[in-house]
Amino acid sequence: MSGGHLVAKALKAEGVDVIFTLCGGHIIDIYDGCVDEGIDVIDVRHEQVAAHAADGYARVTGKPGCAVVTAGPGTTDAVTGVANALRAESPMLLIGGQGALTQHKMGSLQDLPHVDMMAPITKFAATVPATERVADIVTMAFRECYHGAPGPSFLEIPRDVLDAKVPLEKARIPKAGAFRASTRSAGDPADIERLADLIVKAEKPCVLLGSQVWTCRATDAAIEFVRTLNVPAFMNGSGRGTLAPKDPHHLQLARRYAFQNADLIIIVGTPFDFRMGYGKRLSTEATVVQIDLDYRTVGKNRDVDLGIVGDAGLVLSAVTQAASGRVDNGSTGRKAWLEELRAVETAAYEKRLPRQLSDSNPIDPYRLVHEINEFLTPNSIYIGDGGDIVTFSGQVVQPKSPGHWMDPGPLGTLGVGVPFVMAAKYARPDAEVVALFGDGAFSLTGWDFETLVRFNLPFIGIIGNNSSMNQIRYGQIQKYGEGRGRVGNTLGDVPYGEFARMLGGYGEEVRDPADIRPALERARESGKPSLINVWVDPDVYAPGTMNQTMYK
Ligand SMILES: Cc1ncc(C[n+]2csc(CCOP(=O)(O)OP(=O)(O)O)c2C)c(N)n1
Ligand SMILES: [Mg+2]
Repeated sequence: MSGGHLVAKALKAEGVDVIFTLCGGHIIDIYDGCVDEGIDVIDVRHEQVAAHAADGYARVTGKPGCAVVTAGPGTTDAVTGVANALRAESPMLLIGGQGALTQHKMGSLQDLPHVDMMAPITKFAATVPATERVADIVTMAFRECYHGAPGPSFLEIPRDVLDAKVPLEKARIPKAGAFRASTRSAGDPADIERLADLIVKAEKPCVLLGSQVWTCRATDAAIEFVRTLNVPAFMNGSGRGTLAPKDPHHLQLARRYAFQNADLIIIVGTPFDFRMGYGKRLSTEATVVQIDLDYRTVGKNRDVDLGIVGDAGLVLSAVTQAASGRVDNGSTGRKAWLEELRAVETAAYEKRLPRQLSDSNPIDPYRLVHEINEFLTPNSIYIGDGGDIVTFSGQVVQPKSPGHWMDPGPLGTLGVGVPFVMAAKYARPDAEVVALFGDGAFSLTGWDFETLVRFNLPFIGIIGNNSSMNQIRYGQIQKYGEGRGRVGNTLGDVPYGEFARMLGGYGEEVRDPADIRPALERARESGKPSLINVWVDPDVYAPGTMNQTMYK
């Protein structure tokens, strides 16, 4: 059996049913193996897309994603996708081609030190040295994706190693379900008791449910936790949608107030990174508890009163159970606190509502994201890819179901949108996929709209088109003044609706706010990959842009 067929056998054993790829002579034997194993091959137009799609596939399915790219430029093109998966804690395997071992360092076509390049942005990066080791090392790479918080692995397979054949009995072919164990840990039992004590006594607790709540598929445990103990919850990243929008414990706009006024703040599965002001946004008076899969994240950038390393679901369930065993779990005493937060939330919502309903022309971005929020159903997976326009949507769009929110994560990578659509619609053909793009973001990976057409992966795409890289433009205006604010940030007036139609999809241009909803409905009806190109006001900027670290 050849190396490419051994790769496919190992992917199959891991449960991977698709690879995302862009072809090259170094890797074609893997395709041939995929044919034998019944693994789908989705071929894209840029390797960045393949890598982001593998990341997206992992997020949606809970299985590791796999991208296969050729040596040299194929692998360098995929670097951004791997880096994004690292910061987003997404388990994926990138397989890169490599020149033949027999020509090692002789200057073969597309030869580069891939492993050295990938080492700092993966959990594991290695060369496969011999054909009989191919399947073995692929499973090793998958195993490594799951230590601590999940993340990417990289393998390069030299061309002669991939193409050579070995007798089957010489190769180790790991059996499905027999080459790796669950890494889920329930935390230190003594600390679970301590946290139960803290919650029972807290008058003003709150919890932030981060991305790992989805990674750990801890939705049910989180819901039981907040309801049983009556703890108001905020969500971020992939944790959005854990609670449905109208849930009494679901809060969003009162977060700053809660973090300033709570007596107990429980951070679940999200780091104290820039999104959290490195932990400085939490009241210094509050008791702070952090739960995370990765020991390196707990207590990083900010002291915590209690840290628990473990799986969000197992830890929250254990705490709920421990607190429920107390004479009084304190939940009724927290009614006033919930009402206080709800009042802050409602006031903030009402203050902004007129903007969301604005009829102004050019279209106010708030109106666009409001229409999208109203348009989403519990079956809609929402993807955001852009600058300011996505900042607006982060404040207004609320996914209706768990796992139905996808953003790049803390690498802030523009261009994830089309590949995430590809992964989500492939993995969940039953779900509706809705994606909002900035015009700048879309143009990074937009050619792969054609791949969505080719593989019949319909979705509803919306471009918030301000003919600019507006988030950056705003910063430039603030820093250098209006007169010097139009440098390096101006895009053409591109009719993306036409672009969609040219590639075989559905497309429309929208200039009037009243036309947004009907256009979205028509895109839904079309059953095609679609782009509704909404011309938004380029002179309206998202609040919060100024708070970004880069302008400070
Ligand atoms: C790959 C990548 N390149 C550059 C940036 C820096 N950046 C952040 S926001 C932004 C503007 C994006 O423009 P657009 O998608 O049109 O959204 P807008 O701000 O105009 O709404 C840029 C260039 C980035 N985050 N990622
Ligand atoms: Mg823009």
